[in-house]
Amino acid sequence: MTSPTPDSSRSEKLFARAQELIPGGVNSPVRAFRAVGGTPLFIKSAQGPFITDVDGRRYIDYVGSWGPMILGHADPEIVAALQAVAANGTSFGAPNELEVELAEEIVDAVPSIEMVRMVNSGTEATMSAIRLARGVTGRDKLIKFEGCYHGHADSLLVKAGSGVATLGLPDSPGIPASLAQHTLTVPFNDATAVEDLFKQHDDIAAVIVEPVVGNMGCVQPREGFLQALRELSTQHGALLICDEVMTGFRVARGGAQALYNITPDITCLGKIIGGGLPVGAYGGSRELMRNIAPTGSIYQAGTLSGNPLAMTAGLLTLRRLKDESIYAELERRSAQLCDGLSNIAADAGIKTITNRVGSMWTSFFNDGPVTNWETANRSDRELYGKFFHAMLDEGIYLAPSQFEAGFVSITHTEEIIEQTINEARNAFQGLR
Ligand code: KE4
Repeated sequence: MTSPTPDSSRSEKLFARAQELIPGGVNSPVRAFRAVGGTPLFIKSAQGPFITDVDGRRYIDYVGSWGPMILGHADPEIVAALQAVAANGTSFGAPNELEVELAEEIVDAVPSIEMVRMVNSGTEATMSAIRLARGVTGRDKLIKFEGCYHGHADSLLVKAGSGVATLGLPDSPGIPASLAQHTLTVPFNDATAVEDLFKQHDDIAAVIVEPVVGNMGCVQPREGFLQALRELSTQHGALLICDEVMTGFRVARGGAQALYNITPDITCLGKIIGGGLPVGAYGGSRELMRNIAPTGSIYQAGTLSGNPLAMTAGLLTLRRLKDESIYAELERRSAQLCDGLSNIAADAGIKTITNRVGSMWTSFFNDGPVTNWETANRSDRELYGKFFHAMLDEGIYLAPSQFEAGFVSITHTEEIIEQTINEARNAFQGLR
């Protein structure tokens, strides 16, 4: 750690303090800039498409808190509603009307969900979904895909993406081999490998998948891949879990399952359904969800689950997203951005591959198609790091990792997108 000097930035000074108090100076590893180098920016405020750091520098933000901020930061309606609701109490530890209303919004938007349980993070959602699948099937094994990240529950930190891939970590210590052995991993987009696992194992409880991967960077499912997972799971008595923590209400109001016409047994949600406050959720048929305590014996609980603040931010966000024209506009602007970035990279003689679904995308510094972890991992991490900092110098804040998705919000106007492309032109030219 370099000690701050009098002319260090406030971020550098804060980072020095933070590293004495918090592991790596951050409360989530991917924020630490380990993959791209340099000092993470400490953010003081955010508004619409912008974030402002503690040194007063403003950036056009394409991280959007890793997905939740589809309406942009500090949406005035949501902020006002939060102020009003907070005045009535921040947490009751008892049922409240807002929980019912948010559940109604989710059930209305996602037909495969007849009943839903709120939790406080995506990790809790996927952890609970796995327990449910194991509980109802009486089986232990789980299939996940290399490079997919489903939060940090023990069974899921096996060949995971996102921060694990970013840091190049082996599977995390602290997970008993007796548990990890039940997690089987295969390449994303390889249905044959899944079929082979089902032939080898008769105790597979579930297949869990990011239907559009965000956590190795953005990777789309091949034609028929998700349908194959659905068929294989049904054929072998396993449950299909779609982890839509990132894609839910992002790629479509009904999530990736609507886009690709797939019906999972369990859907996990997070991010957007909390509008920037801590919320996760998992849901499925009434028959399945009734196995969850207190109606069933599969236990899951949470002190702050369904708290009025998080419910308010999520509810207002989902109500706004009922205006489907939002998705059409996000599609237009995201296409404008990604086409622009691809073209200027080519003009600068830099090979990039852009994968995009709706308003989530990744520009891979890579010369081949990126369809799974093995191909994503061929990307030039070092060049990405240089691009990240060149864009930061131009006032554009991208994900500090090649293996993450970027996000466009409804506040990223066409002018903001054009400005981004122009500034990216300078960044790419600087990489030549
Ligand atoms: P959280 O526990 O971080 O709320 O959600 C875990 C999770 C589950 N499933 C998917 C598909 C996810 O993308 C995530 C979390 N996403 C990362 C970004 N790639 C969160 C950022 C971070 O770890 O700080």
